[in-house]
Amino acid sequence: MKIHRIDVWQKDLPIQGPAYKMALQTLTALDTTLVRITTECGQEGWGEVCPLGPAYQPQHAAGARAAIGEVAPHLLGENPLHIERINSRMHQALCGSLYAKSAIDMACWDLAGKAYNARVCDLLGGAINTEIPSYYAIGLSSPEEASAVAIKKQTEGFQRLQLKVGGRALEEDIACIHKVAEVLQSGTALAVDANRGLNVSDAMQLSAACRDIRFIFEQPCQTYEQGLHLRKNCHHPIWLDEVIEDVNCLLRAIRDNAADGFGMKQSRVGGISQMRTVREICAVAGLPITCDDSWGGDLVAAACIHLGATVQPSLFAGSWIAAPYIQGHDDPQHPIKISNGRLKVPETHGLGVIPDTRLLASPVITFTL
Ligand code: 0XW
Ligand code: MG
Repeated sequence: MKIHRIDVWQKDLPIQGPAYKMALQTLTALDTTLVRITTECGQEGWGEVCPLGPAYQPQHAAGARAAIGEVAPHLLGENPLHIERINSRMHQALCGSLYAKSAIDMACWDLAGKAYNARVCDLLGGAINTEIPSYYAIGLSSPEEASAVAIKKQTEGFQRLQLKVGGRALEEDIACIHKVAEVLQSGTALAVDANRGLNVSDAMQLSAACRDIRFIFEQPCQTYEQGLHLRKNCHHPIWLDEVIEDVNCLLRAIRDNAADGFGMKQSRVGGISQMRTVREICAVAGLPITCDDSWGGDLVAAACIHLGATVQPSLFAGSWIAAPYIQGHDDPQHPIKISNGRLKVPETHGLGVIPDTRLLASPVITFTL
């Protein structure tokens, strides 16, 4: 089997409803990239990468397409089932840009599943359950708005809520946490996510002011070192997210006892292959994770579900997906939807999602043998 063609699409993802507000970013639209690998026999694998805007992390949509354009010519003629070799070829051709490479990696896993008549989760060791928990992120808002959303989303079946803080007066963050805590049902977990928007002093004060409220404190500060300092002065478990930029960062954080869990975005570390390694390391270390991504449509959502389905439930905090903010589906026949706060593991081979190209514009670039 050989890669005969690689097509790359750009697609706008306007946010349905109010802007998505985090400590350091407010988003109204995203720019995603879909990739299709086609073999000489016509078998297809799909991948996607969607940075959370150009200022969130060292990633951006045009950069993803440029990086994919850099590596694609080196992959023509390669066997897409040899995923380790594909990744090796990508790293030989381009240093870094793991987020961009994740789309190619995803497409290879999708294609492998179809070639081996298996779902991606089956290739990763098998789904432990037929559905997994999702969670809902409550954007920066007033205490009243946040608690209203918390009530609504718990009614919809979510058993984990993530409350965004940071980038505003500390008093507002503290008031929001208290207000949301008042409406948390028994069994609903709370994550307070600052997306690096707090300095150490404010993070310490927030934790102290909310010491009687049970939550995990996700990525409070900008840097890894600030997190280490906070850790000595915090009343809450600390989970790291944005600073875990690759598997080496994860190993360092575990060695340093820097975190009690990790909010993971599969594209950031390089895709399904690398996220499988994250899963294994955290399982050995007994550290819980989420299996998320920055943003994206059905393909990214499916990848997060397939990964999450293979994480031991005791160490799995859920998969966030962007579907609630996106109008329509890439694959209307197999849409990825949250139901009762949970996500069904796709049942068909590969990712279980095949984008309808009639819903896409023309590819922005195509590489062929
Ligand atoms: C909630 N998420 C997984 C979605 C947005 O990309 C932000 C992210 C997070 O937890 O930081
Ligand atoms: Mg986070």
